[in-house]
Amino acid sequence: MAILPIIIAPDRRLKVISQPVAQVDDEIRRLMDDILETMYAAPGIGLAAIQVGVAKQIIVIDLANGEDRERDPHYFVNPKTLWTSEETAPQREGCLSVPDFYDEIDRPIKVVVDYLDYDGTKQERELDGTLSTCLQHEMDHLKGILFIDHLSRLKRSIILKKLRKAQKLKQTA
Ligand code: GNR
Ligand code: NI
Repeated sequence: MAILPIIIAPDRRLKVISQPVAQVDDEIRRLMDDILETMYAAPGIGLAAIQVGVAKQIIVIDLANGEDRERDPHYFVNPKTLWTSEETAPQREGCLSVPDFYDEIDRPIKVVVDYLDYDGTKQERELDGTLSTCLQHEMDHLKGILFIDHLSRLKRSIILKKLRKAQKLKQTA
């Protein structure tokens, strides 16, 4: 297994639309293992393939990461939203591709999704709580959308300016 570099915004690669996976085979499972390992190391509770530069509809989530409990990985391949609750609620979000910034984002509380799991078996689930928030955040990545795209233009431009400055400082360090 390998830990892959995570792409930091602003970067055009994060805007690329991810394509469906044709078949969940061993190569895709190896990629999912690497994405999961990268997420654990970061550390984060979710990661989309596009954040490591692979434009495939693959998401891994483990809400137990950073908590003092056993690993509980979830894999979502080709996820589709079948239903969202009308009720929304603000939740504090962060993103490994937008380091050191956090803000409240309004999203539907519950979602029903279908997807393929690690074995390539079709699943359908209703999600709520942090898993719902996190999956919606990850499914945005598959469409080239970052959580800061849900903020005001002003907030977003301030964050992107700071990220550009941080990247410049890193280059000259
Ligand atoms: O690690 C992460 N934490 C998080 C917290 C609230 C809402 C979403 C997330 S996902 C984020 C990792 C990440 O960037 N996934 O794309
Ligand atoms: Ni993210």
